[in-house]
Amino acid sequence: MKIQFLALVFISLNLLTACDDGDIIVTAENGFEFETSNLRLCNTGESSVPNSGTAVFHNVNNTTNEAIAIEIPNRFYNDTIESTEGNETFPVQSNPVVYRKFDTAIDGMDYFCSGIPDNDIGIITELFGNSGNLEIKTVRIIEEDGDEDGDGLTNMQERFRDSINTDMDRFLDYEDSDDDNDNVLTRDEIMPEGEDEDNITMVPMDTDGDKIPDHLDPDDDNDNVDTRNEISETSPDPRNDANRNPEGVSFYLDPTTSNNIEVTRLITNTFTSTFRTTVIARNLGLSEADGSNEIIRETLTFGDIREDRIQTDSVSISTPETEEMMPEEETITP
Ligand SMILES: [Ca+2]
Ligand SMILES: [Ca+2]
Ligand SMILES: [Ca+2]
Ligand SMILES: [Ca+2]
Repeated sequence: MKIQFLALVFISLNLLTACDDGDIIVTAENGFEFETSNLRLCNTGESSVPNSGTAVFHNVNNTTNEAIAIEIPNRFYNDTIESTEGNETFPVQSNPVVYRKFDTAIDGMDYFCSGIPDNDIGIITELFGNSGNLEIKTVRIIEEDGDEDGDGLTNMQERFRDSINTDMDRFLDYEDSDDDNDNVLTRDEIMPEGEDEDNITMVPMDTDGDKIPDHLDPDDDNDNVDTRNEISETSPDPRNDANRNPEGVSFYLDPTTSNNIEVTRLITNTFTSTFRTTVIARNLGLSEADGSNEIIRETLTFGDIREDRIQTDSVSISTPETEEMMPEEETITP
Protein backbone atom coordinates (compact mmCIF):
# COMPACT_ATOMS: atom_id res chain seq x y z
CA MET A 1 0.00 0.00 0.00
CA LYS A 2 1.42 3.36 -0.99
CA ILE A 3 0.82 6.48 0.99
CA GLN A 4 1.34 9.75 -0.78
CA PHE A 5 0.04 11.88 1.98
CA LEU A 6 2.46 14.80 1.69
CA ALA A 7 2.05 14.77 -2.06
CA LEU A 8 -1.70 14.81 -1.53
CA VAL A 9 -1.49 17.90 0.59
CA PHE A 10 0.22 19.86 -2.16
CA ILE A 11 -1.68 18.38 -5.10
CA SER A 12 -4.94 19.23 -3.46
CA LEU A 13 -3.74 22.68 -2.52
CA ASN A 14 -2.72 23.57 -6.06
CA LEU A 15 -5.40 21.81 -8.07
CA LEU A 16 -8.46 20.90 -6.09
CA THR A 17 -8.95 24.10 -4.19
CA ALA A 18 -8.91 25.94 -7.50
CA CYS A 19 -12.31 24.35 -8.11
CA ASP A 20 -13.81 25.48 -4.80
CA ASP A 21 -17.20 27.02 -4.97
CA GLY A 22 -16.71 29.06 -1.81
CA ASP A 23 -14.99 28.32 1.46
CA ILE A 24 -16.91 27.27 4.51
CA ILE A 25 -15.38 28.81 7.58
CA VAL A 26 -14.36 26.24 10.13
CA THR A 27 -13.83 27.55 13.64
CA ALA A 28 -12.60 26.06 16.88
CA GLU A 29 -16.23 25.62 17.95
CA ASN A 30 -17.64 24.64 14.58
CA GLY A 31 -16.57 21.42 12.93
CA PHE A 32 -14.15 18.75 14.16
CA GLU A 33 -16.97 16.35 14.94
CA PHE A 34 -15.16 13.04 15.03
CA GLU A 35 -16.28 9.77 16.57
CA THR A 36 -13.37 8.45 18.59
CA SER A 37 -14.06 4.91 17.32
CA ASN A 38 -13.52 5.99 13.69
CA LEU A 39 -9.77 6.48 14.07
CA ARG A 40 -7.81 4.27 11.65
CA LEU A 41 -4.12 3.58 11.04
CA CYS A 42 -2.14 2.57 7.97
CA ASN A 43 1.59 1.94 7.60
CA THR A 44 3.79 1.73 4.51
CA GLY A 45 6.86 0.31 6.22
CA GLU A 46 7.94 -3.08 7.44
CA SER A 47 6.65 -4.14 10.84
CA SER A 48 10.09 -5.57 11.65
CA VAL A 49 11.74 -2.18 11.05
CA PRO A 50 10.33 0.42 13.48
CA ASN A 51 11.72 3.43 11.55
CA SER A 52 10.58 2.33 8.11
CA GLY A 53 7.90 3.88 5.95
CA THR A 54 5.21 6.25 7.12
CA ALA A 55 2.37 5.85 9.58
CA VAL A 56 -0.89 7.70 8.91
CA PHE A 57 -3.67 8.06 11.48
CA HIS A 58 -6.96 9.36 10.10
CA ASN A 59 -10.51 9.91 11.26
CA VAL A 60 -13.39 10.52 8.84
CA ASN A 61 -16.89 11.74 9.61
CA ASN A 62 -19.10 10.90 6.63
CA THR A 63 -22.07 12.78 8.04
CA THR A 64 -20.29 16.13 8.10
CA ASN A 65 -17.80 15.07 5.36
CA GLU A 66 -14.84 16.04 7.53
CA ALA A 67 -11.54 14.25 7.91
CA ILE A 68 -8.40 14.81 9.92
CA ALA A 69 -5.14 13.00 9.33
CA ILE A 70 -1.64 12.87 10.78
CA GLU A 71 1.46 11.66 9.02
CA ILE A 72 4.28 10.24 11.15
CA PRO A 73 7.31 10.00 8.81
CA ASN A 74 9.99 7.34 9.22
CA ARG A 75 7.88 5.27 11.51
CA PHE A 76 6.04 1.96 11.47
CA TYR A 77 3.50 2.36 14.28
CA ASN A 78 2.60 -1.00 15.80
CA ASP A 79 -0.74 -0.67 17.60
CA THR A 80 -0.39 -4.08 19.27
CA ILE A 81 2.68 -3.24 21.34
CA GLU A 82 2.20 -1.42 24.62
CA SER A 83 3.88 1.99 24.92
CA THR A 84 6.63 1.46 27.45
CA GLU A 85 7.01 5.03 28.69
CA GLY A 86 3.50 6.48 28.59
CA ASN A 87 2.63 8.95 25.85
CA GLU A 88 4.90 9.37 22.87
CA THR A 89 4.94 13.02 21.81
CA PHE A 90 5.17 14.10 18.17
CA PRO A 91 5.54 17.82 17.37
CA VAL A 92 3.10 18.95 14.67
CA GLN A 93 5.87 20.87 12.82
CA SER A 94 7.62 17.64 11.85
CA ASN A 95 4.53 15.41 11.64
CA PRO A 96 2.08 16.96 9.17
CA VAL A 97 -1.54 17.33 10.21
CA VAL A 98 -4.31 18.18 7.76
CA TYR A 99 -8.01 18.84 8.29
CA ARG A 100 -10.33 18.68 5.27
CA LYS A 101 -14.00 19.25 4.63
CA PHE A 102 -15.16 17.53 1.45
CA ASP A 103 -18.12 17.91 -0.87
CA THR A 104 -18.87 14.19 -0.59
CA ALA A 105 -18.39 11.16 1.63
CA ILE A 106 -15.03 9.40 1.40
CA ASP A 107 -13.47 6.09 2.36
CA GLY A 108 -10.64 7.03 4.70
CA MET A 109 -8.49 3.95 4.01
CA ASP A 110 -8.77 4.49 0.23
CA TYR A 111 -8.27 8.22 0.44
CA PHE A 112 -5.35 8.46 2.84
CA CYS A 113 -3.69 5.10 2.35
CA SER A 114 -3.97 4.13 -1.31
CA GLY A 115 -2.13 6.72 -3.35
CA ILE A 116 -3.75 9.34 -5.59
CA PRO A 117 -7.33 10.07 -4.47
CA ASP A 118 -10.40 9.96 -6.66
CA ASN A 119 -10.80 13.08 -8.88
CA ASP A 120 -14.45 13.32 -7.97
CA ILE A 121 -13.68 14.25 -4.39
CA GLY A 122 -13.66 18.02 -3.95
CA ILE A 123 -12.15 19.79 -0.96
CA ILE A 124 -14.25 22.65 0.36
CA THR A 125 -11.99 23.66 3.23
CA GLU A 126 -8.47 22.63 4.06
CA LEU A 127 -6.50 23.50 7.17
CA PHE A 128 -2.91 22.61 8.01
CA GLY A 129 -1.44 22.04 11.44
CA ASN A 130 1.32 24.51 12.26
CA SER A 131 1.86 24.20 16.01
CA GLY A 132 1.18 21.93 18.95
CA ASN A 133 1.94 18.35 19.85
CA LEU A 134 0.41 14.96 19.24
CA GLU A 135 0.28 12.40 22.00
CA ILE A 136 0.04 8.74 21.04
CA LYS A 137 -0.18 5.90 23.48
CA THR A 138 -0.94 2.18 23.21
CA VAL A 139 -2.12 0.25 26.25
CA ARG A 140 -3.17 -3.33 26.70
CA ILE A 141 -6.77 -3.81 27.82
CA ILE A 142 -7.62 -6.79 30.00
CA GLU A 143 -11.31 -7.08 30.73
CA GLU A 144 -12.63 -8.92 33.80
CA ASP A 145 -15.16 -10.94 31.84
CA GLY A 146 -12.84 -11.52 28.87
CA ASP A 147 -11.09 -14.84 28.23
CA GLU A 148 -7.69 -14.11 26.65
CA ASP A 149 -6.72 -17.77 26.28
CA GLY A 150 -10.19 -19.05 25.34
CA ASP A 151 -10.03 -21.78 27.97
CA GLY A 152 -13.55 -21.20 29.28
CA LEU A 153 -12.53 -19.38 32.47
CA THR A 154 -12.74 -15.59 32.52
CA ASN A 155 -9.68 -13.43 33.16
CA MET A 156 -11.24 -12.65 36.56
CA GLN A 157 -11.63 -16.36 37.40
CA GLU A 158 -7.95 -16.78 36.48
CA ARG A 159 -7.03 -13.90 38.85
CA PHE A 160 -5.30 -11.79 36.21
CA ARG A 161 -4.71 -8.95 38.66
CA ASP A 162 -2.64 -11.26 40.87
CA SER A 163 -0.48 -12.46 37.95
CA ILE A 164 -0.98 -16.09 38.93
CA ASN A 165 1.24 -18.54 37.03
CA THR A 166 0.48 -22.05 38.30
CA ASP A 167 2.92 -23.97 36.09
CA MET A 168 5.60 -21.23 36.16
CA ASP A 169 6.00 -21.24 32.39
CA ARG A 170 6.07 -18.12 30.18
CA PHE A 171 2.30 -17.56 30.35
CA LEU A 172 0.25 -16.30 33.26
CA ASP A 173 -2.85 -18.42 33.92
CA TYR A 174 -5.20 -16.02 32.09
CA GLU A 175 -3.00 -16.32 28.97
CA ASP A 176 -2.39 -20.04 29.30
CA SER A 177 -4.77 -22.56 27.73
CA ASP A 178 -3.14 -25.35 29.79
CA ASP A 179 -2.63 -23.83 33.23
CA ASP A 180 -0.85 -26.77 34.82
CA ASN A 181 1.17 -27.89 31.75
CA ASP A 182 -0.29 -31.38 31.99
CA ASN A 183 -1.13 -31.52 28.26
CA VAL A 184 -4.84 -31.50 29.01
CA LEU A 185 -6.37 -28.15 28.05
CA THR A 186 -8.02 -26.22 30.85
CA ARG A 187 -11.27 -26.20 28.87
CA ASP A 188 -11.25 -30.02 29.16
CA GLU A 189 -10.64 -29.88 32.91
CA ILE A 190 -13.64 -27.73 33.83
CA MET A 191 -17.35 -28.35 33.54
CA PRO A 192 -20.50 -26.28 32.99
CA GLU A 193 -22.71 -25.53 35.97
CA GLY A 194 -26.04 -23.73 35.95
CA GLU A 195 -29.79 -24.16 36.13
CA ASP A 196 -30.50 -23.34 32.49
CA GLU A 197 -28.70 -22.58 29.23
CA ASP A 198 -28.66 -18.84 29.86
CA ASN A 199 -27.00 -19.10 33.26
CA ILE A 200 -24.08 -21.42 32.70
CA THR A 201 -20.73 -20.83 34.33
CA MET A 202 -17.68 -23.00 33.92
CA VAL A 203 -16.46 -24.44 37.21
CA PRO A 204 -13.36 -26.49 38.01
CA MET A 205 -13.49 -30.24 38.65
CA ASP A 206 -11.36 -32.00 41.28
CA THR A 207 -11.07 -35.66 40.34
CA ASP A 208 -8.89 -36.77 43.25
CA GLY A 209 -10.57 -34.55 45.85
CA ASP A 210 -7.30 -33.02 47.04
CA LYS A 211 -8.77 -29.49 46.89
CA ILE A 212 -6.55 -28.68 43.89
CA PRO A 213 -8.79 -28.31 40.85
CA ASP A 214 -7.91 -30.50 37.87
CA HIS A 215 -6.86 -27.57 35.68
CA LEU A 216 -4.26 -26.56 38.29
CA ASP A 217 -3.31 -30.08 39.36
CA PRO A 218 -0.45 -31.74 37.45
CA ASP A 219 -1.45 -35.14 38.89
CA ASP A 220 -5.22 -35.33 38.52
CA ASP A 221 -5.72 -38.79 40.03
CA ASN A 222 -3.10 -38.49 42.78
CA ASP A 223 -1.23 -41.69 41.81
CA ASN A 224 2.12 -39.88 41.88
CA VAL A 225 2.45 -40.02 38.10
CA ASP A 226 2.10 -36.68 36.36
CA THR A 227 -0.93 -36.51 34.08
CA ARG A 228 1.20 -35.61 31.07
CA ASN A 229 3.21 -38.83 31.52
CA GLU A 230 0.15 -41.12 31.79
CA ILE A 231 0.36 -41.95 28.11
CA SER A 232 1.43 -44.79 25.81
CA GLU A 233 3.93 -45.18 23.00
CA THR A 234 0.99 -44.77 20.61
CA SER A 235 0.04 -41.20 21.55
CA PRO A 236 1.50 -38.39 23.69
CA ASP A 237 -2.01 -36.95 24.31
CA PRO A 238 -3.40 -38.06 27.71
CA ARG A 239 -6.95 -37.70 26.34
CA ASN A 240 -6.37 -39.89 23.28
CA ASP A 241 -8.43 -43.09 23.08
CA ALA A 242 -5.16 -45.06 23.06
CA ASN A 243 -4.59 -43.88 26.63
CA ARG A 244 -7.67 -45.34 28.29
CA ASN A 245 -8.26 -48.41 30.44
CA PRO A 246 -10.65 -51.20 29.29
CA GLU A 247 -13.55 -49.36 30.94
CA GLY A 248 -12.82 -46.30 28.80
CA VAL A 249 -11.41 -44.15 31.63
CA SER A 250 -8.32 -42.16 30.71
CA PHE A 251 -5.17 -43.36 32.48
CA TYR A 252 -4.66 -39.89 33.98
CA LEU A 253 -8.02 -40.08 35.74
CA ASP A 254 -7.57 -43.68 36.92
CA PRO A 255 -5.28 -44.08 39.96
CA THR A 256 -4.98 -47.84 39.34
CA THR A 257 -3.14 -47.48 36.02
CA SER A 258 0.52 -46.65 36.08
CA ASN A 259 1.83 -45.88 32.59
CA ASN A 260 4.70 -43.44 32.98
CA ILE A 261 6.41 -42.14 29.85
CA GLU A 262 8.34 -38.91 30.19
CA VAL A 263 7.21 -36.23 27.74
CA THR A 264 8.96 -32.94 27.15
CA ARG A 265 6.82 -31.36 24.44
CA LEU A 266 3.78 -29.43 25.56
CA ILE A 267 0.60 -28.30 23.85
CA THR A 268 1.09 -25.19 21.72
CA ASN A 269 -0.36 -22.18 23.52
CA THR A 270 -2.49 -19.54 21.79
CA PHE A 271 -3.98 -16.44 23.34
CA THR A 272 -5.39 -13.13 22.17
CA SER A 273 -4.53 -9.80 23.73
CA THR A 274 -6.30 -6.52 23.00
CA PHE A 275 -4.71 -3.09 22.70
CA ARG A 276 -6.08 0.45 22.54
CA THR A 277 -4.14 3.21 20.82
CA THR A 278 -5.23 6.76 21.66
CA VAL A 279 -4.26 9.86 19.67
CA ILE A 280 -4.74 13.33 21.17
CA ALA A 281 -3.55 16.73 19.94
CA ARG A 282 -2.63 19.43 22.49
CA ASN A 283 -2.63 23.14 21.61
CA LEU A 284 -3.10 22.28 17.98
CA GLY A 285 -2.83 25.37 15.75
CA LEU A 286 -4.45 25.06 12.31
CA SER A 287 -4.76 27.54 9.47
CA GLU A 288 -5.34 27.68 5.75
CA ALA A 289 -2.30 27.51 3.51
CA ASP A 290 -1.96 31.31 3.41
CA GLY A 291 -2.07 31.51 7.21
CA SER A 292 -5.66 32.80 7.38
CA ASN A 293 -8.48 31.37 9.45
CA GLU A 294 -6.14 30.39 12.26
CA ILE A 295 -7.71 28.41 15.03
CA ILE A 296 -6.34 26.74 18.15
CA ARG A 297 -7.71 23.58 19.70
CA GLU A 298 -6.39 23.10 23.25
CA THR A 299 -7.33 19.43 23.20
CA LEU A 300 -8.52 17.53 20.16
CA THR A 301 -9.13 13.81 20.53
CA PHE A 302 -8.46 12.12 17.23
CA GLY A 303 -9.84 8.91 18.65
CA ASP A 304 -8.73 5.46 19.59
CA ILE A 305 -8.08 2.18 17.81
CA ARG A 306 -8.78 -1.22 19.31
CA GLU A 307 -6.70 -4.01 17.88
CA ASP A 308 -6.22 -7.69 18.78
CA ARG A 309 -2.95 -9.58 18.68
CA ILE A 310 -2.99 -13.36 18.53
CA GLN A 311 0.12 -15.07 19.89
CA THR A 312 0.91 -18.71 19.31
CA ASP A 313 3.93 -20.16 21.06
CA SER A 314 5.37 -23.60 21.31
CA VAL A 315 6.44 -24.35 24.85
CA SER A 316 8.60 -27.09 26.21
CA ILE A 317 9.62 -28.22 29.63
CA SER A 318 12.70 -26.11 29.96
CA THR A 319 15.33 -27.98 31.85
CA PRO A 320 18.62 -28.55 30.00
CA GLU A 321 18.27 -32.34 30.24
CA THR A 322 14.79 -32.45 28.79
CA GLU A 323 15.62 -29.92 26.05
CA GLU A 324 18.21 -32.40 24.78
CA MET A 325 15.69 -35.22 24.85
CA MET A 326 12.99 -33.27 23.06
CA PRO A 327 12.21 -34.81 19.67
CA GLU A 328 11.36 -32.04 17.18
CA GLU A 329 8.43 -33.81 15.53
CA GLU A 330 6.46 -34.53 18.69
CA THR A 331 4.30 -31.45 18.75
CA ILE A 332 0.95 -31.99 20.39
CA THR A 333 -1.89 -30.10 18.80
CA PRO A 334 -5.09 -29.69 20.78
CA1 LIG B 1 -5.86 -20.29 31.54
CA1 LIG C 1 -4.22 -28.75 32.08
CA1 LIG D 1 -7.01 -32.38 42.28
CA1 LIG E 1 -1.65 -39.15 37.84
